[in-house]
Parts: sequence; structure tokens; C-alpha cells
Amino acid sequence: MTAPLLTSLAAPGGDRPDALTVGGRALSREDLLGAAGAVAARVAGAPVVAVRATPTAETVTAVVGALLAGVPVVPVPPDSGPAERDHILRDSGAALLLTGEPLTGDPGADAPVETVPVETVPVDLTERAAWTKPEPDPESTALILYTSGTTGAPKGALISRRAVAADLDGLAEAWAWTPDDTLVHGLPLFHVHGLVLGVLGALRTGSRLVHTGKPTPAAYAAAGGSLYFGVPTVWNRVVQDPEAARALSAARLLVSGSAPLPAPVFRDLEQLTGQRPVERYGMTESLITLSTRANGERRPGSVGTPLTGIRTRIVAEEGAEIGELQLTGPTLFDGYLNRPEATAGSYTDDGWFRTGDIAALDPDGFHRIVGRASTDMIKSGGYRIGAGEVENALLDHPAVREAAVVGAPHDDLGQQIVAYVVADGIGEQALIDFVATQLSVHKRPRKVRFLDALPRNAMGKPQKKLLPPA
Ligand code: MCA
Ligand code: AMP
Repeated sequence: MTAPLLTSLAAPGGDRPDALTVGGRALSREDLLGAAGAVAARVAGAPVVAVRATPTAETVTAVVGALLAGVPVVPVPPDSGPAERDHILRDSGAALLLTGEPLTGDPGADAPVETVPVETVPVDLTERAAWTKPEPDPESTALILYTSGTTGAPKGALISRRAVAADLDGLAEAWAWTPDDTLVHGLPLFHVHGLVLGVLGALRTGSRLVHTGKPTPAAYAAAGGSLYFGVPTVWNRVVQDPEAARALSAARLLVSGSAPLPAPVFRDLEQLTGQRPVERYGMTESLITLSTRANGERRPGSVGTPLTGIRTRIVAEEGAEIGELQLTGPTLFDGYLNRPEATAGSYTDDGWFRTGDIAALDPDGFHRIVGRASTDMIKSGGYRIGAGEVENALLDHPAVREAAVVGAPHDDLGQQIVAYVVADGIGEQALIDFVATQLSVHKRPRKVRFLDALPRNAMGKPQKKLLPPA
């Protein structure tokens, strides 16, 4: 039986003034509960609440406050442009936006201006209120996480409290994660990795949390943690900085996920820190489902075995050894908000979730992720980006007539976004900047190639495989 999501947050004993440090601001658990209690009182009864997910203690307080009150949280990337932000607010129906940013009369030129009507609710870390109501139904929605598909605008994945709790318990078991740990990371607070594992995981296990603001090698080295989280790009940057890497030798566990960890980075980490990283695999829709173990073998290119409660199968074509990875278990999402067809399409007829990832199973039960079924899902720096969303943003520019977006191999980012466009009278940088003003900054192309026409088949469908090299 899984304990309710926030049970251990208020567990007695062991509190310390720096139980959480986020963006340089330290809070005890009592501070957090008090300030989050005030948030809970403000938002209680709302159907859903958005949170401007800056890497701050205010964001953590806002999320915990809404969860205390049982109000589903929609994290909004703080750098998202109006097209993406408006979509998230409109689609989720959030009428309240929690933010730690001071509400002055002059928002400044860079401050986002919502075109969707939303009431901004300030989060004040100095407020205190006791929240004494019991925990909401475990089957209710904890988070609505917007995530890209291959086409169209991002979809809101409905994640229940039960799914989050089950996943965090599975990870605590796999990684021997306890209150004695200090978790360090600097990942964004609007995705599963940084928010679910990186914040709610620390709160549920009772470990200390140091969020470094940005996940730089120097900040990781200075934080003195026992448990570190990073996407492969972060680990690649760590091994490029041998002094910072060596400073992590004292850590208990270095964990990589969100994208494949290149074997050379695995080996360099082992050489510089004296320990092999743990690699784990997950998706927004399923949370983390596979991992190597703190007390088990860790090998390059392998994401290990299922967490407790998860079952996997690989559906391969006749005679093939690799195929689509499919899952069942208590960590799966409850569907996409407002999108019954997309939800139905993500499950097989016999009820298994289709990850869209291609995997292989070793004889000892270890899983290897060998690719994705669709080239239209790009992973850059650990961010999931749908080619279609970037293509639509490009096509919104009046000078662009056709657009095709791909993920090209990149040493540091895994993949980089490259756009091929047919356009008149506009330069590369202007188009990159245009996308950055519409979507989140990490969704802008790194390169734009101008073509006279996109390669198409006889039916007129663009053929991305025939595009020239980036
Ligand atoms: C970026 N820059 C650009 C462009 N793109 N400038 C011009 N043109 C462009 N096209 C700018 C950036 O704004 C930045 O500026 C500078 O260039 C460096 O960018 P970059 O190389 O991207 O580095 P970065 O900004 O430091 O980002 C790398 C990163 C980041 C920190 C690793 O990608 C990141 O935080 N990734 C984590 C994603 C994540 O959490 N995914 C989890 C999804 P400036 O320096 O001025 O800012 S959840 C998930 O996947 C599942 C469940 C799972 O398994 O975990
Ligand atoms: P997201 O929904 O943003 O969490 O992205 C999920 C996708 O990230 C998965 O479908 C995989 O393609 C990829 N992914 C996550 N972890 C790993 C990993 N350890 N190895 C390979 N791919 C991964």
C-alpha cells in the first residue's frame, strides 16, 4: 500500500534550517510547510492552478501548497513565449497563476504578459499558515505536465498523486535514497526530472535538497551532495571539466536520465569520479520505469530493470530482436487532458502503454533503449521537442512558405534542432529569434537551412530522409 504523496513532508524530527536550498534561498521543512499552507489556503477549491516554474524556492512552495490543497498544478516554463504559454493556460483552464515574482506596477519590458485571462497570485515565503486538512484522494490529479507530441501543440499529461508516490517509492528503493542523502541538481522545475524526482522525491524521502539554479559543473562540484541528478548534456559538461568531476568522487550516486547517456561520457565519469553512473529511463506519461540499481551492476548503454510494480514487454516484428517498449504499472498517467483520441492511441488494445521508444532486452533482463520509433520526436539537452510544434511556429512567420524540422546528432546536446525552410527575404537569426519569441527558448532551431523546395514524394508528402545534411 503506497502512503499518501505528502505524508513524510510533515514527518517529525530531523528538520534543519537548510532542508531545501533553491536558487540560494534556504528553507527548513517547517518554513516550507508554513508558506505552502498559506498558498493552499489561497488556492483551495480552484479546479487547477498554473505555476510560473522559475528555479526558485517560491516555485517549490507554490507546488507544495497546491498539492496540499489538492489542486492540480500546471507548471509553466518561465521562458515560454506567448504561443506556448497561452496554449498551456487555455488548454488547462487555469484561472490562477502562482508566481514568486514581485508584482510591481511596472512589469518591465521582458516580463511575460498573459493574453489569456488569468489571476496572478503572489507566493510569499515569509507567510505562515497551518494546513490541517487530510490528504486528497490518491487517484486525483497532482500535476498536468505539458509535453510535446510529434505534431501539433503540447498535450497535458494528467499525473495522479498515486503515480507520483509509487514512482518515488520505486526510485527510493532502487537508489537506496534516504533522509541521510543530500540531493543536488539544477534541472528545470517544469518537467518530471527536475520537479517530480528532483523536488517531490527529496520531500518524500526526507533527503536534503540543493538546487543549483543552473546545472553547471562548478555548481555541482561546490554543492557537496551525496546524490546527483543530471541529463546527459550535464554529465558531458562535467567530464569536460575534470576538476569539477573529481569533486564528485565523494558522492554516493550519480544518476543520468532523460536521454541516452553516451558510452564515452559513462566511461569518463567512471575514470574521473571512480564510480559508474546509474542510468534510468522514463517518460512524462509513465514517470521513471527502468533503472540500474545502487547495489547492482551498471553498464554503459543500459537502463537496467523495471522498478517495483512496473512490467515491460518489447513488441518486435517477426524475427527482430528490437521493438517498441510497452509498459504497465502504477506510475502511468491518466491520459491527456481534453484529448481522448490521443490518449486511446497511446495504449494498445490489451492495455499496455506504447512508449514509442525502441528497446532491446538482454538475457539478464537489462533493457537497452536503442532509438525512437518517430524521427519527429527530438531530444535536445534532455528536452523533448516535437518537430511539428517548431514547424508550426516557423510557418506562422509570414516569410516562411514551407518548413521541416529534424534533430541532427550533436556531441553535447544529443540532438540539435535544425530547420529546413523555404522562405523569402528573411535570415537565419531572425527566424531563430522568431521561434524563441513564440515557444520556449530551448525549442528554437540552432541552425536554419534555406532550400528552394522541400523534398517530397509522389503524394506530395515531405521526405525528411532526403533532406541534405545539416
Ligand atoms: C540556446 N541558446 C541559443 C540557441 N539555443 N542561442 C542562439 N541560438 C540558439 N538556437 C543559448 C541559450 O539560451 C544559452 O544562453 C546558451 O545558448 C547556451 O545554451 P545551451 O547550450 O542550450 O545550454 P544551456 O542553456 O546551459 O542548456 C543545457 C541544459 C539544458 C542546462 C542541459 O538543456 C537543460 O536544463 N536541460 C534539462 C532538460 C530536462 O530537464 N529534461 C527532463 C525532461 P544563456 O547562457 O544566455 O542562457 S523529463 C524527462 O525527460 C523524463 C521523464 C526523464 O526521463 O527524465
Ligand atoms: P519526456 O517525456 O520529456 O520525459 O521524454 C521521454 C523520452 O526521453 C523517452 O520517450 C525517451 O525517448 C527519452 N529518455 C528518457 N530517459 C532515457 C534514457 N535513459 N535513455 C534513452 N532515452 C531516454
